[in-house]
Amino acid sequence: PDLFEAPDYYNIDDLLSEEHKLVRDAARDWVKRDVSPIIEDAAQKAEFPKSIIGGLAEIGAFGPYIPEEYGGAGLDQISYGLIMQEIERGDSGVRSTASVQSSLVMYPIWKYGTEEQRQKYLPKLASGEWMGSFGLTEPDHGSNPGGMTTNFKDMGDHYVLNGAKLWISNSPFCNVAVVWAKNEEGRIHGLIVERGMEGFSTPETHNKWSLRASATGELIFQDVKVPKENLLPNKSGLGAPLGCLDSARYGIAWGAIGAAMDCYDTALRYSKERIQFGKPIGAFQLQQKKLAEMITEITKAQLLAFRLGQLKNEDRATSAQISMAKRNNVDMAIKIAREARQMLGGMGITGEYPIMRHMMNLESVITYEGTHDIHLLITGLDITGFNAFK
Ligand code: TGC
Ligand code: FAD
Repeated sequence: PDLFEAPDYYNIDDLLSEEHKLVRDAARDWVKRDVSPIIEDAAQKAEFPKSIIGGLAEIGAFGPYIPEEYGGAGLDQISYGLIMQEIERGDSGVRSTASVQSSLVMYPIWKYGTEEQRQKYLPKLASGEWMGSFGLTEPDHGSNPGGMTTNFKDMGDHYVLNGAKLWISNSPFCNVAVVWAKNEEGRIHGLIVERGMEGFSTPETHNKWSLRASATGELIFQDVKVPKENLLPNKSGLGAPLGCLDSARYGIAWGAIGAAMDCYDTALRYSKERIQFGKPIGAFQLQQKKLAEMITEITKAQLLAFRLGQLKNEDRATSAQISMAKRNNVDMAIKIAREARQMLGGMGITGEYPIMRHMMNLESVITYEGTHDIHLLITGLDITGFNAFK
C-alpha cells in the first residue's frame, strides 16, 4: 500500500505552483523509496544513515533557497517548506540534518560570509561532500545563548578559540562547524572551524531516546588556532545566529506537519482495519473525535505554514510570526503523535509503525530551536511590549 497519502482537506494543493508540486513529489518519492525502508532500523541502532546524504543533496534539501551559482537549488521558501515537510514525514532526525546543513551552516556563510568563503564552502555543502554543524548552545547557556562563554582572542595573524558547545546536531561527523563565540570585547561573531584543526574535538552524545537516527554531540575547542579568513565578517551580535534560527524554525514549522501527517495517516488506516467489539475502531465516536481533531489541526497548521511561506517569499515574515508557527505546529504534531499512538493500542509502541518514533523525535523538536516556552515568551513580548524573559 502507498504509505504516503497526504491529507489535503482544504485543497491547499490548488495554491501551489507546478514547480512546488514537482519539488514536493520528488522529495516524497525519495523518502518513500530511500528513507522509510531503513529509518526504523537506523533509529533502533541509534545511527545516522550516511547512505542517504547523496539523496538529500539530489532532492535539493541542502540549500533549497541558496542560489544555484553556489550549488543551491535556487527555489522559493514554499518549496523549501515542502521539502522539509516530506523529509520529516520520514523522520525528524533526517530533517534535522537537512535543517542544520541548509539554514544553520549554508545560510550564515551565504549571508554573512565573504565571496571567497561562499565559493569555498557552499558548493561542497550543497552536494553533501562536506557536512556542517552549528554551535550556539553551551552546557550552561541553552535558552539564553547571549550568556555564552566560548571566546576567541586576536593573536595578530590568527585567532585562538576556547570553549565548548553541547547538543550539536551532526557534530560527530561534521567536516565544518559554524561556531558562535565572543571576542575580547564580548561581541558575538561566527567562525568557521574545520575538522582537523588542532585542539578541536567532537565527542558524540549517547543514550538519547529521541532523534536516534540523528547524530548529536559536543564541539570542544582547546586553544584552536583559527585562520583570520574563517571569521564571518558581515554580521555580528546575537542577531547573527538568531537570523539563522529564523530560517531553520520556518522549515521546522513545515516539517512538523509531515510528522503529523504520517501519524494521522497511519492511525486513520488502522482505524478502518482494526476490529473490536465487532466493528472497525474507526466507527466508535471516541476514535472519530481523535481523527477529526487531528485533521482539523493539520489543516490549520498547513494554512499557517503556507501563509508564512508567502510572507517569507516577500521578505515580510517577522521573527515573532515564525516563532508562532514553529510553536503551534510542533505542539500540534506532538499531540497528534500521542493520540495516534494510543489509537494503535499495543501495536502503537512497536517499530512496526512509525508513530512512537515520531512521538519521541518530536520531544527534541519541541525543545530545540527555541523551546515551546521560549516561543510563547517571544509572542508575549511582541504583543505586549513587556519582556518576560528576564
Ligand atoms: P534579545 O536582546 O531579544 O536580542 C538580541 C539581538 O538579537 C536580535 N534578535 C533577532 N534577530 C534576528 N532574528 C531573531 N529571531 C531575533 N531575535 C532577536 C535582537 O533584535 C537583538 O539585536 P540587537 O541588534 O539589538 O543586539 O536577546 P535575549 O538575550 O533577550 O534572548 C532572547 C532570545 C530570543 C535569544 C531567546 O529567547 C531565544 O530565542 N532563545 C532560544 C535559543 C535557541 O533557539 N537556540 C537554538 C540553538 S540551535 C538549535 O537548536 C538547532 S537544532 C537543529 C536541528 O537539529 O534541526
Ligand atoms: P534550558 O534553557 O536550560 O531550559 C530548561 C527549561 O527552562 C525549558 O523548559 C525552558 O523552556 C525553560 N526556560 C528557560 N528560560 C526560561 C524563561 N526565561 N522563562 C520561562 N521558562 C524558561 N543547539 C545548537 O546550537 N545546535 C544544534 O545543532 C542543536 N541541536 C540539538 C539537537 C537535539 C537533539 C537537542 C535536544 C538540542 C539541540 N540543540 C542544538 C540545543 C537546543 O537548542 C537547546 O536544548 C534548547 O535551546 C534549550 O536549551 P537547554 O536544553 O539548555 O534548556
